Formats: sequence, structure tokens, C-alpha cells
Amino acid sequence: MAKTYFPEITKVIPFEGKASKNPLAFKYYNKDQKVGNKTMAEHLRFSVAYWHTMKGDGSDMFGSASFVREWLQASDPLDRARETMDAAFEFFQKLGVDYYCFHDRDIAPAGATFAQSCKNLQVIVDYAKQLQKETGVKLLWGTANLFGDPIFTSGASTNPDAHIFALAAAQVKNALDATLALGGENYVFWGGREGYESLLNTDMKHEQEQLARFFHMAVDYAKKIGFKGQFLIEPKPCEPSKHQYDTDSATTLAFLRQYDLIDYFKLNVEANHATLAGHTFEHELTVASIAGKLGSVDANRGDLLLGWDTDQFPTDLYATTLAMLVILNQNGLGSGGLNFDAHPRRSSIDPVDLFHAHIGGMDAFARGLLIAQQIIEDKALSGFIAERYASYTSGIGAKIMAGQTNFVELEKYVLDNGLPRMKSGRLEMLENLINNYIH
Ligand code: XLS
Ligand code: CA
Ligand code: CA
Repeated sequence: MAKTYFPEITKVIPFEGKASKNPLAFKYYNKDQKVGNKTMAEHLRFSVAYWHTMKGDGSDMFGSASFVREWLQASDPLDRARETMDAAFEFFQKLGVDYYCFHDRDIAPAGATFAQSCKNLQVIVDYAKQLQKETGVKLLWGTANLFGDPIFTSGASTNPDAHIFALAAAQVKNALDATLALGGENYVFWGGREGYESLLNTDMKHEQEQLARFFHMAVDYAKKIGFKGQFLIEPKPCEPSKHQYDTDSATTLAFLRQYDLIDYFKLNVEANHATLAGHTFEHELTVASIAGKLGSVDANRGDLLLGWDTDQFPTDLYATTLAMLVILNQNGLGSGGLNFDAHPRRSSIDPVDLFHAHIGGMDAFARGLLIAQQIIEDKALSGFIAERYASYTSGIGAKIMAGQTNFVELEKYVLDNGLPRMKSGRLEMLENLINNYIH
């Protein structure tokens, strides 16, 4: 029998329903259950984040590793990468997820030279291809780690040194090749160090133009190699940079429009990055969605009492319900999915904790899906909202929206009709309504 890294999990995590007391079973996530016209698996498209789940070691900025994974023990870096890949696919299958995501440097070790790093990546991509074929697990997105290596301290494509820009480009070229080879459905750009610490040494306009050049080259290269996946930018306001250029959904969309990139990109919205930007998750999702640009989601949460990127697993039903409302209202994420960019706490040291964490996140989103679907079917919110804006559907309101009136006519309207009267926004009633659906 092949080596197993999760011997305590002897079968695929089953769906047992909400009455089950088995912590290693789904209470709500029932893969094949139809919700509206799609199955839960089709709606949610869950993905495991390779960097946290396979490479996490419990370290944080105040302390070193709190656990040691068996798959990270081999002394040869390529053996270690292969064993990690074995453990990863065992985990994906036992959990019952269809997708995973990675950075180039998560799956394959950097070498002493750039050429060696590329060779290492190629070897591991070939191996991943074989395991994907054997298991049916697919790649939701690939990306390049342009923030870990100290050479990128002052940015990758926004670095003041063009040689470093070239290195970043070369690395993305190889990561795109890898994503194409593995049938990746999307490719993500998170601007790790694409920002600045101080304007005393920074030409912001130049750096933004560099970033735009970089994205245009990526678009051109994807065309050249026939990569049809969706390009995604993942906004985040800070950390590691003090100020990142892709601060939030609105800033990123404005950047894409300014530099003629809007047709080629959508956004990958992360819950915890919304929190760090001083927004709610649903705000960031909605800003992207109303622009037709919500492509994928990093499903996690922060901690309101901690000011850094804690990347915890999502457990808050209120948040998952509001997120699923946005996603259902735009008819799903297309080629995107819900990627658990999250890790168990530093004290959750056992491999089985990875199962508990993912099961909780999947159930939280499955419940959010069920609740949101019911709210939509009942028109519980949309009915109220339609009524709230009803004055724009006829008369003077319809003329405003059709661009058929002006300030002079509107002044006459007020003079003829008197002062308007206020109407209640009924927020407490609506909050109660949502709570009544979350039962
Ligand atoms: C870090 C980001 C990162 C991206 C992928 O905060 O969330 O993990 O998702 O580079
Ligand atoms: Ca992320
Ligand atoms: Ca994050």
C-alpha cells in the first residue's frame, strides 16, 4: 500500500446531515445536492491553498514553527516537493474538494540559479499533472511568489531596478507555463510588494506605469501560449507593503481602466483583505460584482481585534450568507471558486486539524449558500430594495434615469410638488429578517 500521511482518515469525509455528531463529517455540504439549478459542488467550487495547508508550520511573526509535517522531512528538496504533492493529493481526495491553488515556489523549491528554479518547477509540474490525471483534482489557479525572495524587497514589477523587473517577468512567464500545463482555470496576481514604504524614495507614477506594462506583457504572453484562463488581481491594502497599489476593489478597477487593462482582468476578492482595507467582505464583493468583475474569492476571515492578516478559516454564517448573496445574484463565479486561503491556528498542530478547519469552512459556505438561495427565492431583500427605489421607475424618477431631464425642470418639479417626505430605511427590520433565515 502507498504511504499515507493522514492515516486517521480512512475514507472520504462523508455528508451526514445536521443531526450528526461526527466532527469529521459534513453537516451541510452535500456535494451533489441541487440548490436552484446547480449542485453545491458546482456553486461553491472549493479549493485548497497549497501554501497554507501543505507548507504551513504554525510560525508567525513572533515565533517559529509549532509543528512539523511528515511530508516536509526529506533532505533532498525535490523529494520533499514530491512527498508534499503526494500528501496534498491524498488530502484533496479525502476531503472531497475538486480544486487547489499554488504559488510556483510552494510546489517546487527555488534553485541556486534561475535556470535551476525553472527546471525544478518543470519536474514538479510533470508530477502534478500525473496526480491530477489519476485523481481528477483540478487547478483553480496558479500564481508566482514575487514577495518571499529578498530580491523583491522593494517590489517585483514595481521595483526601481529594471533587472529585478525582468526577473519578476521571467518568473511569471514560467508560472504561466506551469498553470497552462496543468489546465489552470485562472491565474492570480497578488501585488505582494507592489507598493511602497515612503514617497521620499519612490516615483509613484513611474511604478504604476511599470505595473501596467507588466500586466500588458502578461496578457500578451498568455495570448502567445494559448492560455485561456481568467486573469485575476487580488486587492490588498497593506502588508507587506505599507501602501499597496491594488488597495481594494475600487482602486484596482480604476487602475485597470486607466491603463486599458480592464478587458483582461477580473478580481479575486479575499475576505480578510477587505477587513484590512476597512471595508466589509460584502462591500468588496459587491464593488467587483457590479462592475462585472468578480472572478473568484479567497474564503477566509481576519480577526477584528488583530491588525494583521490572520487568514483564519471562515466560520461566520452572517458573512458567508452575505457573500453567497452577491455570488448567487451574479449567477456564480464562472471559472472562479472559493479558495481557502486560510490556516488553522498556531495551536492546532495535528494534520487532522486541517480536516476540521476545511470541513468547518465548507459547511459555513454551504449553509451560507442555502440561506442566501432561500432569501433570493423569497425575494425577501430584493422586494424591499425594489420598493425603496420604486420612485425611479415612473414619472420624474424614470426621466432622471433616462437622462431626459435637467436641473431647471427638477427645480420646477419641487416648486410644483412641495418638499419630499422621508421614508424609513427599516434596517432593524431587515437585520431581524436575515437572522430569522439563519436558523
Ligand atoms: C496574501 C495573499 C496571497 C495571495 C496569493 O496575503 O492572500 O496568499 O492569495 O499570492
Ligand atoms: Ca489571498
Ligand atoms: Ca491573505
